[in-house]
Amino acid sequence: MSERRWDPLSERWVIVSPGRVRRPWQGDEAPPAAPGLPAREPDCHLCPGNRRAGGQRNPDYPGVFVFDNDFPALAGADGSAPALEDPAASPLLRHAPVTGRCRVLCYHPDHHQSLATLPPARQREVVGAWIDQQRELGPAHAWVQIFENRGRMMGCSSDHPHGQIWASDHVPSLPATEDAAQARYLSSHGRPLLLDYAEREAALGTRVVTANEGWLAVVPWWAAWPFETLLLPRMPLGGLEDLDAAGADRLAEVLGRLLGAYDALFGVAMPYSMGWHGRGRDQGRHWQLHAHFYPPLLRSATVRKFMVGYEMLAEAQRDLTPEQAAARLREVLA
Ligand code: H2U
Ligand code: ZN
Repeated sequence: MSERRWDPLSERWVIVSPGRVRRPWQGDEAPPAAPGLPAREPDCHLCPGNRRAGGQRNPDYPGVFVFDNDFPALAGADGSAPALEDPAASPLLRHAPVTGRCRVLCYHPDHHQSLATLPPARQREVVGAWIDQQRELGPAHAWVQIFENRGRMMGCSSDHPHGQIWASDHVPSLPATEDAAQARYLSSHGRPLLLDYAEREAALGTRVVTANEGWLAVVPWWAAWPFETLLLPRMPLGGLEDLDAAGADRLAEVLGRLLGAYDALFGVAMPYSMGWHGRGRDQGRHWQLHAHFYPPLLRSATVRKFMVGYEMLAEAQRDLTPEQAAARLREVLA
């Protein structure tokens, strides 16, 4: 039986049609990455000591390394921006100025590692860098978007382990919807939406992939992508900037297990887009920090879910149930 499930965070419906997956699962496995690859690739713009596309040379960095994006989508207000005037002022031809900063965060010097394959202490360093970046950029920007595109399937331009940070003077559209939804939930229920949700999922267990005392990774009730997950704190926590060292340790631990399960699922480096949604500078205590993971793979290393046709024109639809997806990820946990 098909049903529609409500996503209370993004305020949209998702169709779940489990009857469409009758065939048994036969996962094929891609070979693991060849061992003994050099740590540095001469052509990589992100490897230590190499020259970037913008001309600058990277330092010989030993751990995480952050630099300003050489091709930023958002740039500082330097007075050179043309004044926004509507020659024929019309509500149908709106625009708005936009300023911000874009940075690149290299996770590690070794070109052939990834956040998933790094040892726990190095994964913890990346969590620390996310916290530092949020603390540094948060006060001067309305929104800080920390994210990663992993793998060519997700349009990632470099195999070097890295993520990005875009800090803007506006709250972008998707977090703005989540902001309004969380604010409404707090005012009618007296508690943050995602804190209630984390408690409910922890009690039910069917959609939980992995958890510890501080964090919970679940395939959300309303997941649109086959193996989509939500990483949630189990206590009130607005943003990465509010994490103490122990909280960051616990986050790194759950993150490492989740990413390990993703890579084990199809025996390949799981492509995904992931990112943090933490309370924006001007937002209130209705916000709960969370990370979304959106991997596109459905059945194997090569068979992906396309969000096309009905999804582009009507609403999201999935065949595998979120409960089945969570069970599959639990099976391959280390
Ligand atoms: P992906 O995370 O989607 O691969 O994007 C990499 C970013 O790195 C991209 O925004 C930046 C690109 O502008 N970049 C540099 O700033 N300098 C370089 O030399 C290479 C890539
Ligand atoms: Zn590299």
